[in-house]
Amino acid sequence: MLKHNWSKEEALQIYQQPFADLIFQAQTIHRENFPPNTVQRSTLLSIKTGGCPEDCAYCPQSAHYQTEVEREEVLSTEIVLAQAKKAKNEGSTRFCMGAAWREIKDGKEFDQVIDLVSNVSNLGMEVCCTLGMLNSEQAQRLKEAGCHAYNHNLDTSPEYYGDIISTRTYEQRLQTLKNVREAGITVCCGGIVGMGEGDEDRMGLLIELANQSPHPESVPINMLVKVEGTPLAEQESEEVDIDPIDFVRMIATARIMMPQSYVRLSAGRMEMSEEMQALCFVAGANSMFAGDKLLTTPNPEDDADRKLMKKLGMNYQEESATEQASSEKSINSCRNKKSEQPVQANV
Ligand code: SAM
Ligand code: DTB
Ligand code: SF4
Repeated sequence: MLKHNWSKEEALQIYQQPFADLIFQAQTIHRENFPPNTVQRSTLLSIKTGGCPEDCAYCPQSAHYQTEVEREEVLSTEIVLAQAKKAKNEGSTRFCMGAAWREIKDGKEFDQVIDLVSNVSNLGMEVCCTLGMLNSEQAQRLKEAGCHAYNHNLDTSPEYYGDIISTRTYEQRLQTLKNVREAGITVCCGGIVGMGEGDEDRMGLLIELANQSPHPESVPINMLVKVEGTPLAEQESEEVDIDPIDFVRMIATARIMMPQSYVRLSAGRMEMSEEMQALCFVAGANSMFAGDKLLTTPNPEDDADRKLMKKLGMNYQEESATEQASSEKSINSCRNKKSEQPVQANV
C-alpha cells in the first residue's frame, strides 16, 4: 500500500537501520513493483545553456557565478532531433530537455520549445522537460504538445533550502509541481545530496516527496557535481561529501517510501565506482541518465555503462511508457528476461 503521511522519525528509522536489513527491505519492495534487472535509460540535453538569473549554489549555469559554461540560446529543431534520434538508437526511451531559465516566459522561445516537444514526442520517446517555474496554461500547452514528464526538483529539505537558493522559494517549487500535476503531466521530482546537508535534511526531502499524492512518478537522486566557480565547489570535501554507503541508503529509503516510482541515479556517477552503482541498483534504483554528458558536465561513456549492465546481468527497459500503453504486446516484451514479473508502474 502506498503511504503519504511519513514522519521524519519513520524515515530516519528506515535510513539508519542495519545496512543489510535496509537493502533486503528495499530489494523486496522493488521486486514487488518492478522487474528487478531492468533499468530505464534517459538522455539529457541542455537546449538553452547558461546565464540563468537564479543563484542555486550548486549550479554551473547560474549567472551569479563565474564558471566555464558558455551561454547558448535555444537549440534548433534540427540539432535537438539529431540528438534525440541518437539517444533512441543507443537505447534511451526518455529524452529530457533542460533550459537554464528561472521560469518559462511566453513568446518566441517557449514556442520553439513547444515545437521541440512535439517533434521529439513523434519519435516515440517519452519527452521530459525541465524549464524552471511554469503556470497552469504553460503546463497545459506542454501537455498538448506531447510532454510526458516535467522535472522540477525540491533539491533538499525545506529547512536547508535557504542555504542553497535565495532567488526562488520552496513554496514556488511546490506550486509549479501542482501546475504540472493538474495539467496531467507526470512529475519528476527529487534532489541533490552531498551539499553539506545532514541525515535529517535528506529525510526532510524524502518526506516532502513521499507525502505528495500521488508520489512523483520519477525521483532523481543527484550526488553533487562540484563545478569550479560555484559556491558549493569551494566547501571542504570532508565536511560536505556524502559517504558512498549513505548515498546507497538514500536510494534504498527512496525506494521503500515510494515503491512504485522510478528512482533515478542521476548526477554524480563519474565519481561512483561500479560497486557503488551496483549497490544502488540492488537498493532499488531503476533508472539512470546515460550518455557522456548530463546538461553541462560529463557522465560515464555509453560503453562503460553497457559493460556494467552486462556484468550485472541487467537490461535497459526496451520501450517508453507511451509505447507500452499503446500495445498489449509491448507489456510482454518489457518483462525482464530472467523474471516473470511484469512492469507494474509506468511513467
Ligand atoms: N533551470 C531549471 C530548474 O532549475 O528548475 C531546470 C534545469 S536544472 C539544471 C535541473 C536540476 O539539475 C536542478 O534542480 C538540480 O537538482 C540539478 N543540478 C544542477 N546542477 C547540479 C550539480 N552541480 N550537481 C548535481 N545536480 C545538479
Ligand atoms: C536532475 O535531477 N538531474 C539532471 C536533470 N534532473 C535535469 C540534471 C543534472 C545536472 C548536473 C549538472 C550539469 O550537468 O550541468
Ligand atoms: Fe538556473 Fe536551474 Fe541552474 Fe538554478 S538549477 S541556476 S534555476 S539552471
